[in-house]
Amino acid sequence: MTVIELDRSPPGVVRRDVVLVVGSRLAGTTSLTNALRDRIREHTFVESGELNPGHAPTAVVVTASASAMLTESDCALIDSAARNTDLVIGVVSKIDTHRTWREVLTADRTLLAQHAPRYLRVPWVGAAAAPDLGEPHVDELVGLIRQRLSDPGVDRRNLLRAWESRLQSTLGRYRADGSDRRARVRALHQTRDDILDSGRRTRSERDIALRSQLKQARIQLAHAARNRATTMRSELADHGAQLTRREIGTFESHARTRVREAVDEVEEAISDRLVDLATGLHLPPPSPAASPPTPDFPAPPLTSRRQETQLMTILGGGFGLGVALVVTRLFAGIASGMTVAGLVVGGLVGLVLTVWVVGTRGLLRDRAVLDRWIGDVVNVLRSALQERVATRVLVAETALCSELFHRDALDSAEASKRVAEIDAELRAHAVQAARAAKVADARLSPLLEALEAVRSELNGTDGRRADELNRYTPEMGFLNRSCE
Ligand SMILES: Nc1nc2c(ncn2[C@@H]2O[C@H](COP(=O)(O)OP(=O)(O)OP(=O)(O)O)[C@@H](O)[C@H]2O)c(=O)[nH]1
Ligand SMILES: [Mg+2]
Repeated sequence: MTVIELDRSPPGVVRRDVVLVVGSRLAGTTSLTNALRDRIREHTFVESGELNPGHAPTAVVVTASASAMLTESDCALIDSAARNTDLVIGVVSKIDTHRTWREVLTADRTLLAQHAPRYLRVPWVGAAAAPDLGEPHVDELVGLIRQRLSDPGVDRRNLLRAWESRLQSTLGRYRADGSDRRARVRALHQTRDDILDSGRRTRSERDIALRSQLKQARIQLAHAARNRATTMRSELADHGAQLTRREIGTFESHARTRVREAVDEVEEAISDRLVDLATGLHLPPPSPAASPPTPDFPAPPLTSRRQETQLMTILGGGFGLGVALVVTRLFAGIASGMTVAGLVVGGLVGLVLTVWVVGTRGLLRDRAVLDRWIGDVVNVLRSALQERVATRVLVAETALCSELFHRDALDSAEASKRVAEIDAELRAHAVQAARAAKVADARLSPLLEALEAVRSELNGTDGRRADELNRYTPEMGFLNRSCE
């Protein structure tokens, strides 16, 4: 049941009685290993490639070239090599060629100690395992390694260091578990806010777009309707000004046909514009409207002119009589025998002129009546077209707004469904977090106590002896998993 057994290595850690020599590229690791193998035959020296990943050496010798200071990656390399080993010795190599090696050594010592407090007590020496000239200079290092390895407390400290690493990684795993959940909860809250925000934004954007498009359509169509009425006015007026007496009677039906055609043209323009508008907003086009009624207007008042005709006949007759008298006198003045002929010719001329004056005056009057009538017709047409535009746009607005409302309702339902799913997951996370906190309370506190005890003994401070850890017998099976 007890998993923290300090007389044994943590699960998965195999202690090897070897000294591991590590260093960054071209630091002189291989040369140093060879020199140490020559000088210290009672111990085995290996490089990292010669040691299985799960194996823990008795000591770690760190080779750092005197040409440059340690880097972060060098520190990470040392962490990995000394994960389960307390005894670490630092060596600044190639001191034969780099005069500033002492400064580099001091800097390396400081850098490593800043990287982790456990390296504060790492001893550092200079060495030249393969100098360009002369014999290897490794005496001080050899003496240091022998001295440290002969310390009877080395094994115990290595064991404690391995346990410290194991406890730290287990605690780290628990914290990572919690941070994963917190990150997930944060992401869920963010997604929830995004869904609600985007729903609101989309709804108001769609609403604004529809209203502004309808406004534009209303203005453009009303303008087109007014223009159509104006062109109709000039077309009919031109035609009416050139009417002959025979054409007067057919002009009304011609005008009614043209008005009907204008109404149909505007109706088609309205339908096309509304279809374009709906398609542009990805909405179904409004259903086709019933054919618009033909504007109603009375016939032109061409017949009620009895008194005027009578007056014109009298005036025309007077004018004709005057002309007849002048012609008769003219003939009488030319020759006395032509008085009778003068009477006949004067009478005929006066009659013809009377008929022409009366007829022409009637035609001009009819044209004037028609011109006024055209003005009335066009006014009626203009109001009918404007009313039609207003009605159709209003009907379309009602239909499109209702479709938009329907879509908004569907989108809101979909968003609510997603938000409900997220809320459910958030509730589940809250429950899990509470449960995990309980478990963590139960498991973390013995782990933290164990870690504290291990560190106290490693640091040589007063405190609970790590041996006492054997008293803790929680279900610490999870410690095994952290070694993977
Ligand atoms: N001057 C001098 N050169 C050295 C010393 N130690 C090693 N060198 C030179 O440094 C170079 C690298 O030496 P290695 O021992 O192979 O270094 P290493 O760290 O094992 O190199 P890699 O395994 O290739 O990363 C070689 O050219 C050595 O001759 C030393 O103490 N003094
Ligand atoms: Mg090498």
